[in-house]
Amino acid sequence: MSDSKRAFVTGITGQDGGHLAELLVGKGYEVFGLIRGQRNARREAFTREFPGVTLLEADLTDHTSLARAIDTARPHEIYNLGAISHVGYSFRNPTLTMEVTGKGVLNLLEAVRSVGLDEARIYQASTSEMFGGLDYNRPGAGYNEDSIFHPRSPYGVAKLYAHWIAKNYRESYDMFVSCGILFNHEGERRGLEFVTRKISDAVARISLGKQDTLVLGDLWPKRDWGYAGDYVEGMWSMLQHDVADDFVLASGETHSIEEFLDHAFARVGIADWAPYVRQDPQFLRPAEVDILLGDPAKAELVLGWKRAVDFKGLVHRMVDHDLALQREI
Ligand code: NAP
Ligand code: G4F
Repeated sequence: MSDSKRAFVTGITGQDGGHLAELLVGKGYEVFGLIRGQRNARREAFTREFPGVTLLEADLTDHTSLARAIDTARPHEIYNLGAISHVGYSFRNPTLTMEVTGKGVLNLLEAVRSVGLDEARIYQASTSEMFGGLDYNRPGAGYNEDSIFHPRSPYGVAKLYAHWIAKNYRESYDMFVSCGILFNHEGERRGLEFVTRKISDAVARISLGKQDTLVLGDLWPKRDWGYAGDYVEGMWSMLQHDVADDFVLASGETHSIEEFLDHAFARVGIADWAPYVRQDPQFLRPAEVDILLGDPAKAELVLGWKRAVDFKGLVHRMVDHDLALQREI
Protein backbone atom coordinates (compact mmCIF):
# COMPACT_ATOMS: atom_id res chain seq x y z
CA MET A 1 0.00 0.00 0.00
CA SER A 2 1.39 3.43 -0.98
CA ASP A 3 1.95 6.35 1.42
CA SER A 4 -0.50 8.60 -0.43
CA LYS A 5 -3.97 9.31 0.91
CA ARG A 6 -6.52 6.72 -0.21
CA ALA A 7 -10.10 7.47 -1.23
CA PHE A 8 -12.95 5.06 -1.97
CA VAL A 9 -15.75 6.40 -4.17
CA THR A 10 -19.13 4.75 -4.73
CA GLY A 11 -20.95 5.99 -7.83
CA ILE A 12 -17.60 6.63 -9.53
CA THR A 13 -19.09 5.79 -12.94
CA GLY A 14 -21.70 8.57 -12.55
CA GLN A 15 -21.51 12.30 -13.26
CA ASP A 16 -20.08 13.40 -9.91
CA GLY A 17 -17.90 10.29 -9.72
CA GLY A 18 -16.07 11.35 -12.90
CA HIS A 19 -15.48 14.89 -11.65
CA LEU A 20 -14.40 13.65 -8.23
CA ALA A 21 -12.04 11.02 -9.66
CA GLU A 22 -10.41 13.81 -11.71
CA LEU A 23 -10.06 16.01 -8.64
CA LEU A 24 -8.68 13.27 -6.35
CA VAL A 25 -6.23 11.90 -8.93
CA GLY A 26 -5.06 15.51 -9.49
CA LYS A 27 -4.45 15.88 -5.75
CA GLY A 28 -2.30 12.72 -5.67
CA TYR A 29 -4.79 10.39 -3.97
CA GLU A 30 -4.74 6.65 -4.57
CA VAL A 31 -8.32 6.25 -5.78
CA PHE A 32 -10.53 3.17 -5.51
CA GLY A 33 -13.99 3.11 -7.07
CA LEU A 34 -16.96 0.82 -6.69
CA ILE A 35 -18.13 -0.81 -9.89
CA ARG A 36 -21.32 -2.84 -9.89
CA GLY A 37 -22.81 -5.48 -12.14
CA GLN A 38 -21.50 -8.50 -13.94
CA ARG A 39 -20.63 -6.41 -16.95
CA ASN A 40 -20.86 -2.67 -16.38
CA ALA A 41 -21.18 -0.84 -19.71
CA ARG A 42 -19.35 2.17 -18.29
CA ARG A 43 -16.24 0.23 -17.16
CA GLU A 44 -14.31 0.49 -20.43
CA ALA A 45 -14.74 4.24 -20.92
CA PHE A 46 -13.97 4.88 -17.26
CA THR A 47 -10.78 2.80 -17.33
CA ARG A 48 -9.67 4.56 -20.50
CA GLU A 49 -10.09 7.96 -18.85
CA PHE A 50 -8.74 6.98 -15.42
CA PRO A 51 -6.23 4.15 -15.89
CA GLY A 52 -4.75 4.74 -12.41
CA VAL A 53 -8.04 4.21 -10.54
CA THR A 54 -8.62 0.74 -9.07
CA LEU A 55 -12.17 -0.52 -9.59
CA LEU A 56 -13.56 -2.88 -6.94
CA GLU A 57 -16.68 -4.94 -7.60
CA ALA A 58 -19.45 -4.38 -5.07
CA ASP A 59 -23.03 -3.19 -4.76
CA LEU A 60 -24.66 -0.86 -2.24
CA THR A 61 -27.35 -3.48 -1.63
CA ASP A 62 -24.74 -6.13 -0.69
CA HIS A 63 -23.15 -5.49 2.71
CA THR A 64 -20.59 -8.30 2.31
CA SER A 65 -19.28 -6.95 -0.99
CA LEU A 66 -19.01 -3.44 0.49
CA ALA A 67 -17.05 -4.67 3.51
CA ARG A 68 -14.67 -6.58 1.24
CA ALA A 69 -14.10 -3.57 -1.04
CA ILE A 70 -13.55 -1.18 1.87
CA ASP A 71 -11.18 -3.62 3.57
CA THR A 72 -9.18 -3.89 0.33
CA ALA A 73 -8.94 -0.12 -0.14
CA ARG A 74 -8.53 0.79 3.58
CA PRO A 75 -9.44 4.39 2.60
CA HIS A 76 -8.87 7.56 4.62
CA GLU A 77 -11.87 9.10 2.85
CA ILE A 78 -15.08 7.54 1.53
CA TYR A 79 -17.38 9.42 -0.84
CA ASN A 80 -20.81 7.80 -1.08
CA LEU A 81 -22.17 9.04 -4.42
CA GLY A 82 -23.80 5.78 -5.53
CA ALA A 83 -27.60 5.92 -5.77
CA ILE A 84 -30.66 5.53 -7.92
CA SER A 85 -30.55 9.27 -8.61
CA HIS A 86 -33.35 9.91 -11.12
CA VAL A 87 -36.49 11.28 -9.46
CA GLY A 88 -38.88 10.14 -12.22
CA TYR A 89 -37.41 6.61 -12.20
CA SER A 90 -37.85 6.44 -8.42
CA PHE A 91 -41.65 6.72 -8.81
CA ARG A 92 -41.59 3.69 -11.12
CA ASN A 93 -39.09 1.74 -8.98
CA PRO A 94 -39.73 2.84 -5.39
CA THR A 95 -38.61 -0.35 -3.63
CA LEU A 96 -35.32 -0.52 -5.50
CA THR A 97 -34.77 3.17 -4.78
CA MET A 98 -35.20 2.60 -1.05
CA GLU A 99 -32.87 -0.43 -1.16
CA VAL A 100 -30.06 1.41 -2.99
CA THR A 101 -30.44 5.10 -2.15
CA GLY A 102 -31.70 4.62 1.41
CA LYS A 103 -30.65 1.30 2.91
CA GLY A 104 -27.45 1.25 0.83
CA VAL A 105 -26.11 3.98 3.12
CA LEU A 106 -26.80 1.89 6.22
CA ASN A 107 -25.03 -1.04 4.51
CA LEU A 108 -22.03 1.18 3.80
CA LEU A 109 -21.82 2.59 7.33
CA GLU A 110 -22.07 -0.90 8.83
CA ALA A 111 -19.45 -2.21 6.39
CA VAL A 112 -17.06 0.53 7.54
CA ARG A 113 -17.63 -0.44 11.18
CA SER A 114 -17.36 -4.17 10.49
CA VAL A 115 -13.83 -3.81 9.06
CA GLY A 116 -12.74 -1.57 11.96
CA LEU A 117 -12.32 1.59 9.88
CA ASP A 118 -14.37 3.92 12.10
CA GLU A 119 -11.75 6.66 11.72
CA ALA A 120 -12.36 6.99 7.95
CA ARG A 121 -13.99 10.27 6.90
CA ILE A 122 -17.25 9.75 5.03
CA TYR A 123 -19.12 12.04 2.63
CA GLN A 124 -22.84 11.32 2.16
CA ALA A 125 -24.51 12.73 -0.98
CA SER A 126 -27.66 14.33 0.42
CA THR A 127 -29.91 16.42 -1.79
CA SER A 128 -32.14 19.48 -2.12
CA GLU A 129 -34.91 17.05 -3.14
CA MET A 130 -35.32 16.48 0.63
CA PHE A 131 -36.86 20.00 0.92
CA GLY A 132 -39.66 19.44 -1.58
CA GLY A 133 -40.17 23.03 -2.75
CA LEU A 134 -43.74 23.41 -1.47
CA ASP A 135 -45.36 26.82 -0.97
CA TYR A 136 -45.55 26.70 2.81
CA ASN A 137 -42.01 25.37 3.06
CA ARG A 138 -40.21 27.89 0.90
CA PRO A 139 -37.90 30.34 2.64
CA GLY A 140 -37.42 33.48 0.54
CA ALA A 141 -33.65 33.56 0.94
CA GLY A 142 -33.29 29.90 0.01
CA TYR A 143 -33.14 26.59 1.88
CA ASN A 144 -30.30 26.17 4.33
CA GLU A 145 -29.09 23.43 6.70
CA ASP A 146 -31.91 24.22 9.20
CA SER A 147 -34.83 24.28 6.75
CA ILE A 148 -37.75 21.85 7.11
CA PHE A 149 -37.71 18.69 5.01
CA HIS A 150 -40.75 17.55 3.01
CA PRO A 151 -39.58 15.17 0.26
CA ARG A 152 -41.95 14.77 -2.71
CA SER A 153 -40.70 11.53 -4.32
CA PRO A 154 -39.57 8.01 -3.35
CA TYR A 155 -36.07 9.26 -4.18
CA GLY A 156 -36.39 12.23 -1.80
CA VAL A 157 -37.77 10.02 0.96
CA ALA A 158 -34.97 7.47 0.53
CA LYS A 159 -32.38 10.27 0.60
CA LEU A 160 -33.92 11.64 3.78
CA TYR A 161 -33.51 8.24 5.48
CA ALA A 162 -29.91 8.18 4.21
CA HIS A 163 -29.31 11.69 5.55
CA TRP A 164 -30.62 10.86 9.01
CA ILE A 165 -28.88 7.50 9.32
CA ALA A 166 -25.62 9.22 8.36
CA LYS A 167 -26.20 11.87 11.07
CA ASN A 168 -27.22 9.15 13.52
CA TYR A 169 -23.93 7.27 13.02
CA ARG A 170 -22.06 10.55 13.46
CA GLU A 171 -23.82 11.13 16.79
CA SER A 172 -24.00 7.52 18.01
CA TYR A 173 -20.54 6.22 17.11
CA ASP A 174 -18.59 9.46 16.81
CA MET A 175 -17.89 8.69 13.15
CA PHE A 176 -16.78 11.49 10.81
CA VAL A 177 -19.78 11.54 8.45
CA SER A 178 -20.50 14.81 6.63
CA CYS A 179 -23.62 15.34 4.54
CA GLY A 180 -23.50 17.64 1.54
CA ILE A 181 -27.01 18.89 0.78
CA LEU A 182 -26.38 19.63 -2.87
CA PHE A 183 -28.72 21.49 -5.21
CA ASN A 184 -28.85 20.46 -8.88
CA HIS A 185 -25.47 20.41 -10.53
CA GLU A 186 -24.92 19.60 -14.15
CA GLY A 187 -22.29 19.57 -16.86
CA GLU A 188 -20.85 17.65 -19.79
CA ARG A 189 -20.79 14.39 -17.77
CA ARG A 190 -24.52 14.59 -16.95
CA GLY A 191 -26.68 11.60 -17.95
CA LEU A 192 -29.00 12.13 -20.93
CA GLU A 193 -32.00 11.22 -18.76
CA PHE A 194 -31.77 14.53 -16.85
CA VAL A 195 -33.50 17.58 -18.29
CA THR A 196 -30.44 19.83 -18.76
CA ARG A 197 -28.40 17.31 -20.74
CA LYS A 198 -31.48 16.17 -22.62
CA ILE A 199 -31.88 19.79 -23.75
CA SER A 200 -28.22 20.49 -24.57
CA ASP A 201 -27.95 17.24 -26.54
CA ALA A 202 -31.19 17.94 -28.47
CA VAL A 203 -30.27 21.57 -29.18
CA ALA A 204 -26.94 20.46 -30.63
CA ARG A 205 -28.62 17.80 -32.75
CA ILE A 206 -31.41 20.16 -33.92
CA SER A 207 -28.90 22.81 -34.95
CA LEU A 208 -27.00 20.22 -36.99
CA GLY A 209 -30.18 18.89 -38.63
CA LYS A 210 -30.00 15.52 -36.87
CA GLN A 211 -33.22 15.90 -34.81
CA ASP A 212 -36.55 17.70 -35.33
CA THR A 213 -38.26 17.86 -31.96
CA LEU A 214 -37.45 17.88 -28.25
CA VAL A 215 -40.12 16.20 -26.11
CA LEU A 216 -40.27 17.30 -22.46
CA GLY A 217 -42.56 17.34 -19.44
CA ASP A 218 -43.31 20.45 -17.34
CA LEU A 219 -41.36 23.57 -18.30
CA TRP A 220 -42.29 25.84 -15.37
CA PRO A 221 -40.42 24.13 -12.46
CA LYS A 222 -37.42 26.07 -11.22
CA ARG A 223 -34.09 24.68 -10.09
CA ASP A 224 -30.95 26.07 -8.48
CA TRP A 225 -28.47 24.88 -11.10
CA GLY A 226 -24.69 24.86 -10.76
CA TYR A 227 -21.69 23.18 -12.41
CA ALA A 228 -20.74 19.71 -11.09
CA GLY A 229 -17.00 20.47 -11.27
CA ASP A 230 -17.47 23.25 -8.69
CA TYR A 231 -19.56 21.03 -6.41
CA VAL A 232 -17.05 18.15 -6.07
CA GLU A 233 -14.56 20.75 -4.76
CA GLY A 234 -17.08 21.38 -1.98
CA MET A 235 -17.42 17.66 -1.22
CA TRP A 236 -13.67 17.35 -0.81
CA SER A 237 -13.52 20.48 1.40
CA MET A 238 -16.16 18.99 3.72
CA LEU A 239 -13.87 16.04 4.47
CA GLN A 240 -10.86 18.34 5.09
CA HIS A 241 -12.80 20.39 7.66
CA ASP A 242 -11.95 19.70 11.31
CA VAL A 243 -15.44 18.49 12.27
CA ALA A 244 -18.13 16.49 10.50
CA ASP A 245 -21.16 18.64 9.66
CA ASP A 246 -23.92 19.31 7.10
CA PHE A 247 -23.42 21.84 4.31
CA VAL A 248 -25.66 23.20 1.55
CA LEU A 249 -23.94 23.70 -1.82
CA ALA A 250 -26.01 25.84 -4.18
CA SER A 251 -25.72 28.75 -6.58
CA GLY A 252 -28.23 30.95 -4.72
CA GLU A 253 -30.18 31.53 -7.96
CA THR A 254 -33.21 29.75 -9.36
CA HIS A 255 -34.21 29.41 -13.02
CA SER A 256 -37.04 27.68 -14.88
CA ILE A 257 -36.60 25.04 -17.56
CA GLU A 258 -37.93 27.65 -20.00
CA GLU A 259 -34.99 29.89 -19.12
CA PHE A 260 -32.62 26.97 -19.70
CA LEU A 261 -34.24 26.49 -23.12
CA ASP A 262 -33.88 30.23 -23.91
CA HIS A 263 -30.11 30.20 -23.31
CA ALA A 264 -29.52 26.80 -24.93
CA PHE A 265 -31.33 27.60 -28.19
CA ALA A 266 -29.91 31.15 -28.29
CA ARG A 267 -26.42 29.62 -28.19
CA VAL A 268 -27.06 28.03 -31.60
CA GLY A 269 -28.78 31.13 -32.99
CA ILE A 270 -32.42 30.07 -32.47
CA ALA A 271 -34.42 32.84 -30.78
CA ASP A 272 -37.86 31.16 -30.81
CA TRP A 273 -37.64 27.55 -29.61
CA ALA A 274 -41.41 26.93 -29.43
CA PRO A 275 -41.62 25.20 -32.86
CA TYR A 276 -39.01 22.66 -31.75
CA VAL A 277 -40.36 21.75 -28.28
CA ARG A 278 -43.33 19.50 -27.56
CA GLN A 279 -44.70 18.43 -24.18
CA ASP A 280 -45.73 14.87 -23.37
CA PRO A 281 -47.44 13.60 -20.18
CA GLN A 282 -45.06 10.63 -20.03
CA PHE A 283 -42.45 13.01 -18.55
CA LEU A 284 -44.75 14.39 -15.84
CA ARG A 285 -44.27 13.19 -12.26
CA PRO A 286 -47.01 12.17 -9.79
CA ALA A 287 -45.76 14.96 -7.51
CA GLU A 288 -43.52 17.79 -8.72
CA VAL A 289 -40.99 19.92 -6.85
CA ASP A 290 -42.03 23.41 -7.98
CA ILE A 291 -39.00 25.44 -7.05
CA LEU A 292 -35.61 24.90 -5.44
CA LEU A 293 -33.39 27.71 -4.23
CA GLY A 294 -30.43 27.13 -1.92
CA ASP A 295 -28.52 29.32 0.48
CA PRO A 296 -24.83 28.30 0.45
CA ALA A 297 -23.76 30.90 3.06
CA LYS A 298 -22.49 28.33 5.59
CA ALA A 299 -20.28 26.48 3.06
CA GLU A 300 -18.96 29.82 1.77
CA LEU A 301 -18.12 31.04 5.28
CA VAL A 302 -16.85 27.84 6.91
CA LEU A 303 -15.28 26.01 3.96
CA GLY A 304 -14.43 28.99 1.76
CA TRP A 305 -16.39 27.27 -1.04
CA LYS A 306 -17.62 29.36 -3.97
CA ARG A 307 -18.99 28.26 -7.33
CA ALA A 308 -17.13 29.55 -10.38
CA VAL A 309 -19.59 28.80 -13.21
CA ASP A 310 -22.84 30.81 -13.40
CA PHE A 311 -26.16 29.70 -14.94
CA LYS A 312 -25.59 31.10 -18.44
CA GLY A 313 -22.00 29.83 -18.42
CA LEU A 314 -23.27 26.36 -17.48
CA VAL A 315 -25.82 26.25 -20.31
CA HIS A 316 -23.27 27.46 -22.86
CA ARG A 317 -20.68 24.97 -21.65
CA MET A 318 -23.12 22.06 -22.04
CA VAL A 319 -24.37 23.12 -25.48
CA ASP A 320 -20.82 23.75 -26.75
CA HIS A 321 -19.74 20.33 -25.49
CA ASP A 322 -22.66 18.56 -27.18
CA LEU A 323 -22.14 20.48 -30.42
CA ALA A 324 -18.51 19.33 -30.54
CA LEU A 325 -19.56 15.76 -29.69
CA GLN A 326 -22.29 15.69 -32.34
CA ARG A 327 -19.94 17.07 -34.99
CA GLU A 328 -17.55 14.15 -34.30
CA ILE A 329 -20.14 11.38 -34.72
P1 NAP B 1 -25.50 9.53 -11.40
O1 NAP B 1 -24.76 10.12 -12.53
O2 NAP B 1 -26.88 9.01 -11.63
O3 NAP B 1 -24.60 8.34 -10.80
C1 NAP B 1 -25.14 7.39 -9.92
C2 NAP B 1 -24.08 6.35 -9.61
O4 NAP B 1 -24.65 5.40 -8.68
C3 NAP B 1 -23.61 5.56 -10.82
O5 NAP B 1 -22.22 5.42 -10.76
C4 NAP B 1 -24.26 4.19 -10.61
O6 NAP B 1 -23.49 3.12 -11.12
C5 NAP B 1 -24.26 4.11 -9.09
N1 NAP B 1 -25.18 3.09 -8.59
C6 NAP B 1 -26.49 2.90 -8.93
N2 NAP B 1 -26.98 1.83 -8.29
C7 NAP B 1 -25.98 1.33 -7.52
C8 NAP B 1 -25.88 0.22 -6.65
N3 NAP B 1 -26.89 -0.63 -6.44
N4 NAP B 1 -24.69 -0.01 -6.04
C9 NAP B 1 -23.63 0.81 -6.26
N5 NAP B 1 -23.67 1.87 -7.08
C10 NAP B 1 -24.83 2.13 -7.71
O7 NAP B 1 -25.61 10.56 -10.19
P2 NAP B 1 -24.79 11.92 -9.92
O8 NAP B 1 -25.51 13.03 -10.57
O9 NAP B 1 -23.36 11.70 -10.19
O10 NAP B 1 -25.04 12.11 -8.35
C11 NAP B 1 -24.13 11.57 -7.40
C12 NAP B 1 -24.85 11.48 -6.05
O11 NAP B 1 -25.26 12.77 -5.63
C13 NAP B 1 -26.12 10.63 -6.07
O12 NAP B 1 -26.22 10.00 -4.81
C14 NAP B 1 -27.22 11.65 -6.23
O13 NAP B 1 -28.44 11.15 -5.72
C15 NAP B 1 -26.67 12.80 -5.42
N6 NAP B 1 -27.10 14.15 -5.81
C16 NAP B 1 -26.95 14.55 -7.12
C17 NAP B 1 -27.30 15.84 -7.47
C18 NAP B 1 -27.14 16.34 -8.88
O14 NAP B 1 -27.72 17.39 -9.22
N7 NAP B 1 -26.33 15.66 -9.71
C19 NAP B 1 -27.79 16.72 -6.49
C20 NAP B 1 -27.91 16.28 -5.17
C21 NAP B 1 -27.53 14.99 -4.84
P3 NAP B 1 -23.73 2.40 -12.56
O15 NAP B 1 -22.75 3.03 -13.47
O16 NAP B 1 -23.43 1.00 -12.27
O17 NAP B 1 -25.17 2.65 -12.93
O1 G4F C 1 -33.27 16.97 -14.51
P1 G4F C 1 -34.25 16.41 -13.57
O2 G4F C 1 -34.64 15.00 -13.77
O3 G4F C 1 -33.65 16.67 -12.11
P2 G4F C 1 -34.33 16.70 -10.66
O4 G4F C 1 -35.62 15.98 -10.65
O5 G4F C 1 -34.34 18.11 -10.21
O6 G4F C 1 -33.28 15.84 -9.81
C1 G4F C 1 -31.88 16.08 -9.90
O7 G4F C 1 -31.51 17.03 -8.93
C2 G4F C 1 -31.69 16.60 -7.56
C3 G4F C 1 -31.25 17.77 -6.65
O8 G4F C 1 -32.29 18.69 -6.50
C4 G4F C 1 -30.85 15.37 -7.33
F1 G4F C 1 -30.96 14.98 -6.04
C5 G4F C 1 -31.30 14.26 -8.27
O9 G4F C 1 -30.47 13.12 -8.08
C6 G4F C 1 -31.17 14.73 -9.72
O10 G4F C 1 -29.80 14.90 -10.00
O11 G4F C 1 -35.58 17.28 -13.58
C7 G4F C 1 -35.56 18.68 -13.36
C8 G4F C 1 -36.93 19.25 -13.67
C9 G4F C 1 -38.08 18.53 -12.97
O12 G4F C 1 -39.01 19.48 -12.54
C10 G4F C 1 -38.71 17.69 -14.08
O13 G4F C 1 -40.10 17.40 -13.88
O14 G4F C 1 -37.18 19.10 -15.06
C11 G4F C 1 -38.50 18.61 -15.25
N1 G4F C 1 -38.56 17.98 -16.57
C12 G4F C 1 -39.35 18.42 -17.60
N2 G4F C 1 -39.19 17.61 -18.66
C13 G4F C 1 -37.90 16.88 -16.97
C14 G4F C 1 -38.30 16.65 -18.29
N3 G4F C 1 -37.01 16.10 -16.33
C15 G4F C 1 -36.47 15.05 -17.02
N4 G4F C 1 -35.55 14.28 -16.41
N5 G4F C 1 -36.84 14.79 -18.32
C16 G4F C 1 -37.76 15.56 -18.99
O15 G4F C 1 -38.07 15.29 -20.15
